[in-house]
Amino acid sequence: MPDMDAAVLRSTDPIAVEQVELTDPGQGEVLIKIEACGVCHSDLHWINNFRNDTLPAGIAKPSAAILGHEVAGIVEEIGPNVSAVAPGDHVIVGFRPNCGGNCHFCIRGTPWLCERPDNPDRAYTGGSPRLSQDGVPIMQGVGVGGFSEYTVMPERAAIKIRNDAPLETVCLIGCGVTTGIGAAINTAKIEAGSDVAVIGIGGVGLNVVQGARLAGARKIIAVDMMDNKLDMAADFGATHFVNASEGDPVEKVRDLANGYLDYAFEAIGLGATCRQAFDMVRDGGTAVVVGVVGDDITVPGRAFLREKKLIGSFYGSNSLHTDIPKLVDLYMDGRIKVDELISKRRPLSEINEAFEDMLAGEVARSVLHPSGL
Ligand code: CXF
Ligand code: ZN
Repeated sequence: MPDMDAAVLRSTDPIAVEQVELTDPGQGEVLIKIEACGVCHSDLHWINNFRNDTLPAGIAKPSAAILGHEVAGIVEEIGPNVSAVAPGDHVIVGFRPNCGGNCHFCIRGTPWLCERPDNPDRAYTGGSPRLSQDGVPIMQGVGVGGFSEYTVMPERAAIKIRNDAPLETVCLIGCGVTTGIGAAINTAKIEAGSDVAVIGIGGVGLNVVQGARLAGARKIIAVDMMDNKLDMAADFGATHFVNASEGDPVEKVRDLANGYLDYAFEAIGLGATCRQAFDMVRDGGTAVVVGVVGDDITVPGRAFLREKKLIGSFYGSNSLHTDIPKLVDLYMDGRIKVDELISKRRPLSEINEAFEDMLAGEVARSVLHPSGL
C-alpha cells in the first residue's frame, strides 16, 4: 500500500494533512477507499481527551492519531480468507465490529455489546499497528481512522450496501443515523402513540426525532438552546419545541405532555441533561442516555419505586449487517432524511474549519471528502 494523505492530530498543532503509511489488509481484513467521512461529536470528544491527556486509564498516549469513523467507501482489496465482500463492493463501515457469534452477547442476539470485536485494538481507545509515519505508530481513533484516503478494517466491519446509494451521503449511516434512529426503535422500542422528548438536536438528536416519527410517536418534543436547531427538528418530524435557554425545560416538557411523557432521550452527553431527561418522564417512563456521558449522572432513587427507568443506548442497539442496509433502503425510498443532515461538504484539508463549525453549533453534520470534492 503506497503512502496516503490523512488528517493527523497531534497534541498542540492544528490537525494537518500529512503522508502516512497504511499496512496492506491482513487475514480477514479489507482495504477500503474512503469516499466520504462525516464529522461526529465523538471525534471532538476524542480530540479533547487526547489533547488534555484524559484518555482512559491504561491507554498509552501515542504521538499522533487519525480520527473519523462515519465512513462510506469502496472495497479496493481484500486480504486472505475474506468472503463477505469483494473488490468494487460499496460499503459502510461499522466502527464497532462484532465477532458474529463467538461471545455471550453475539450468541444472545445483542451484537452491539460484543465482547470480542474482531480486533480489540480497534475499540474506542485502542492503538493500531496499521498506521504509521516513518516507523512511528499512529493511533486509529474510534477504531477507523476515517479522515484519510483509505482504511484497513476487519471484513465484519465492512457492511455491503446497494451500489446505487450515494456514498457521499449514506456515510452518515455509519454512526449518527444508526445511533439516533436505533435508540428510538431498537433500544427504547417506542410504541405508536407515545409522547417523546429529545434533548440535544445535533446529528444524533435529529435522528432520534425521525426514529420517533417512524415508530409512530404522537408528540415529539424537541429541546435545544438554539432556535436554528429547533427549526431543523421540525423538518425531521418534531411536533413541539422547547428552547432550554428560556426557562426550565423539565417543566415545559411535562406541561406539553400533560404530565405523562413516555420517553425522554438525552443526546448531548451531560450529567445535567440526563437528570432532566429522567425528571421529565412519567412514572413507569423511560429516560434513554444516547450521548457519550461521564460518571456524573445523579437521579433521585425514590423514583425507582414508581418504576421510572434510566437506560443506556450504544450504537443504536443495532445489528450492523441487517440494520445498516435497512436504513439505506429507507433513505433510498425517501422515508428517512439524510441529505438534510449535511450542512457542509469540505475537502480533508478543511478539517479544522469543520470542527470550528461544530463548536459554533452552525452545522448538523459536516462531511469530509478525502479524495477531493
Ligand atoms: C461513540 C460512542 C462512544 C465510543 C465511540 C463512538 N458513538 C458515536 O459517535
Ligand atoms: Zn459518531
